[in-house]
Amino acid sequence: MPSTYRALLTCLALAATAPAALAQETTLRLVSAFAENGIYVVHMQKWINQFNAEGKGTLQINFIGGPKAIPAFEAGNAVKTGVVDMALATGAFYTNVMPEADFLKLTQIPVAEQRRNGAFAAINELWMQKGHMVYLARMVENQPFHLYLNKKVDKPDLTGMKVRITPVYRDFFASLGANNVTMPPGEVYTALERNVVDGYGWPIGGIFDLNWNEKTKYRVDPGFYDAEVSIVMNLDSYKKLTPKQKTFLDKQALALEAMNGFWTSYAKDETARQEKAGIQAIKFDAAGTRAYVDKAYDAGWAGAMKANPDFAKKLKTLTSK
Ligand code: 173
Repeated sequence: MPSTYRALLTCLALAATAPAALAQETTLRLVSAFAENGIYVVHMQKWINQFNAEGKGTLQINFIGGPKAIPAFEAGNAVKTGVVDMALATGAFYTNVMPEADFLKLTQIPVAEQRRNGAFAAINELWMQKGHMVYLARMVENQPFHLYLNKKVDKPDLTGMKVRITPVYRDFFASLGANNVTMPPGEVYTALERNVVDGYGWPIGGIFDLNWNEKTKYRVDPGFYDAEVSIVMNLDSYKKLTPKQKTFLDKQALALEAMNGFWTSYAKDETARQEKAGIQAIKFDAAGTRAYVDKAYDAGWAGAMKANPDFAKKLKTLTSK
């Protein structure tokens, strides 16, 4: 038998008996709960480009789009049910899947440390059980939330004010006397324009992405909590991967978190940009500042303890400073 012919037969035999062992490329469909032109998607795109370059023949990500494809508050459910394989989302947007998702804003230690001390594993255990999803990587760190206002205050009292919220801010702003109005980011500009709300919660970075700077007069300092924006993945989609694909994905998840240093400088840049845009910082005295932040955490943890005391206690112990 000519050797080339024999080689071809061997090849065919291999292909018939062990198709999974041959080069297998899977494409994962990903949606974002945040706008496509915003910083989170811009940052994630850098990662996806790298992912797809290194993952040729193994694993690819197909970015489907932002909240126009799947509404912000539906992204978590889409991952849970397998409508998409992955999402870039924040826990506050999928409390309809599991209320614990919003607890992650309260963590005070880096995600790298959460991976070392068991917090990350505890999160994954619960996310798999209740959300049918894998918590793959925390993409944003060091982005405290702030209260932005169009009415001046000299103390932390929001009585009589309507404030746009998501679950992130609900308990805290309610404790300050606000009338909370829940809405996804995509509706905030119009709400500000029409004076439907007197202010809103958002992290230190990103208000220029949706032009909210045009409708914002004040930012209350200091910030509180830490914005949690992460990649989550449908559990079945994860289980279907080959060992090689899983190894690649896990490596890429760590590579994404290794890019998180970006957020510290971004927070500084955005603070300066707000000042230049004429947004005034409202600051309290030292005691007022401490009381404000303490109240934020007290209200946040109280809400968490009500929703799931066991997980809240565990998370608080493992991730508080
Ligand atoms: O929409 C929000 O204000 C919100 O909950 C959030 C969470 C994480 C990052 C940015 C915004």
